[in-house]
Amino acid sequence: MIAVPQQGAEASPGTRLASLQQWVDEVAALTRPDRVVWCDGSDAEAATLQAAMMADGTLLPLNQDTHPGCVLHRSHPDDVARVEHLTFVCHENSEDAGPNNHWMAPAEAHATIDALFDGCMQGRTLYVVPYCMGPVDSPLARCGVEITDSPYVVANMRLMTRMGAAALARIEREGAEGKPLVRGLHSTGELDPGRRYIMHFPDELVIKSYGSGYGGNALLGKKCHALRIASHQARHEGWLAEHMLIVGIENPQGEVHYVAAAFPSACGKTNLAMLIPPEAYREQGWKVWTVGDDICWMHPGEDGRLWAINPEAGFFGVAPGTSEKSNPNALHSIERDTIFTNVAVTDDGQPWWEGLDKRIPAHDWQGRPYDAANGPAAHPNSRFTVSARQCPTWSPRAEDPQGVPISAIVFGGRRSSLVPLVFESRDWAHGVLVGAAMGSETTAAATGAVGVMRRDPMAMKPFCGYSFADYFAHWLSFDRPGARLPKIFHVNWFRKDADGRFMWPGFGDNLRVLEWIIGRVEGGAAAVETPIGHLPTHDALRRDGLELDDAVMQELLRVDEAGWQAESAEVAAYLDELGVPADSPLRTSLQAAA
Ligand code: GTP
Ligand code: SPV
Ligand code: MN
Repeated sequence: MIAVPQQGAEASPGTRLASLQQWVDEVAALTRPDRVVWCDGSDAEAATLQAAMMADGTLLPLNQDTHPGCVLHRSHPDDVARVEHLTFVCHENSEDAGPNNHWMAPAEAHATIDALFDGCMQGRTLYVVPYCMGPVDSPLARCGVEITDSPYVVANMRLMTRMGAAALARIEREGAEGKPLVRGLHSTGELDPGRRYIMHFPDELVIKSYGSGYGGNALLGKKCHALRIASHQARHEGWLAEHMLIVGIENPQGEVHYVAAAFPSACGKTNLAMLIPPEAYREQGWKVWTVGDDICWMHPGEDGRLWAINPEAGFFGVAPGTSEKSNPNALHSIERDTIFTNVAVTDDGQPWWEGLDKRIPAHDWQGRPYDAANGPAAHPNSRFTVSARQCPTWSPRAEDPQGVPISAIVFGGRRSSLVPLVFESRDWAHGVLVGAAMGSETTAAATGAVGVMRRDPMAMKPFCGYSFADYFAHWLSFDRPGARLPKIFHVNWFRKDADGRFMWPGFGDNLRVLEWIIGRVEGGAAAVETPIGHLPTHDALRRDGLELDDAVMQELLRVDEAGWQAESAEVAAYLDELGVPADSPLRTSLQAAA
């Protein structure tokens, strides 16, 4: 850690890249911190930061016998999730942001948020956090620098990205070649929801975030850079930046197929990425390899296939519902060296959340003595931050600079009715339509009502850095001569019966569906053609070791034609709303389905 005094000409520069140094100096002049610290990502630096955060109460200790190296952070109760209504994408023209984004003219947006930054770091330390999204030696990786006044953000960025000296070295090398850098400025401000903005300037590769210290609002490498800014870069450079997990499925012959899946926030990406095969599958030698749990960057390779990297280096996972039964790999990953945010604690200082086990916690996420009358003990969007290297199923290919080839793309959401367990699209354009038409019931990952069905194309509604109409056109453009594109599927783990219970067991048993998907990719898995695409025949999904009535299976694979006609009409209206042109192949695909 190199602390640079603000005053005095003898201050040693933090970087030899003049443009970066100049930006840091300008930000320091605006925000007026007491100190500027360039982060090197070392263990010593992390230990120093952690000690300071323990001393001032930003971090609280957890039981070091059961959870060595683990700490707890309690965020401000008004700062617990992404704030979509305060998130802006500031292109020069509002049409480029599209009806899917909140828009402000760049000049007005800069003026608005810079007024908040003015002097906001007085009495605080300004941290300069150089990071690389993706393996540092990967041509598919991209770099950024986040300036923040939150040591908690620094600690999270260290786990979530390749942060520090190696990233800065690449930034300096690329800077000398004139390659662009994503610059993010963040301050927790006063944590006043009335003075909070998350602003993106895609044409400048700039992010400015003020007034929140939580998750995607503050860890700017994640949603702000790797999705909103990167999707804009990807459009112009011919690749895709997506809200997808990447998982490798190894069959008993030792062949691995990589699957990328887009589910909206808190709809099962982390769980699918780490799934444990059902016993019958394990005995036969099936294995699952985790490459990524939230974000996927896919580039067309010379062989025509899509090659994917996970730009992240850690998991910022949903705690509630994580258990030995649902996701043992996640649970084992977070036994040590993990930051827990807004979980409850037991009387002996262990982290706790709903769904973990039957214990009664001592204190809730706000530190109050636990009282069921106050609602859930852990905040529904409470999270763990952990290095991906701690995941027992972490794929050796996750560090491959070339990425992994994608065999299948899967879309899915929380749909308590109508949408079957799985179906396959007819071709690429129909697959893009299936992604564009995705709907899901909202979750606690963003502020606002929970359980309300909304359209969330490709799980990118909150994350696409430009207009959805242009985004769909970009997706469609990948279907060109020489391309060997993945097949596209749709899944729904969340169908409910008349009593409101999930009909499909989910979690590890989702491998049964993935096996069928891979079978379709290889050829051989049985399917029936329906108006919405191909569905498994009644016994195409393996059910050994699974207690599931025939009638339930039948219902999970039923295509309710009247229901789908109504759905199609809604989708057509939604495409109108987004400004999708009348001659788009999406329209043709929709008509073919209806
Ligand atoms: P983000 O990190 O917000 O992007 O979420 P995510 O998509 O990674 O979701 P995650 O895997 O953390 O799951 C969110 C919630 O859904 C948890 O409470 C899980 O227990 C639950 N869940 C995940 N998979 C399944 C499933 O197959 N069936 C059911 N019923 N619930 C699931
Ligand atoms: C999501 O909401 O999709 C997340 C959590 O992965 S956050 O990083 O807060 O965006
Ligand atoms: Mn996510």
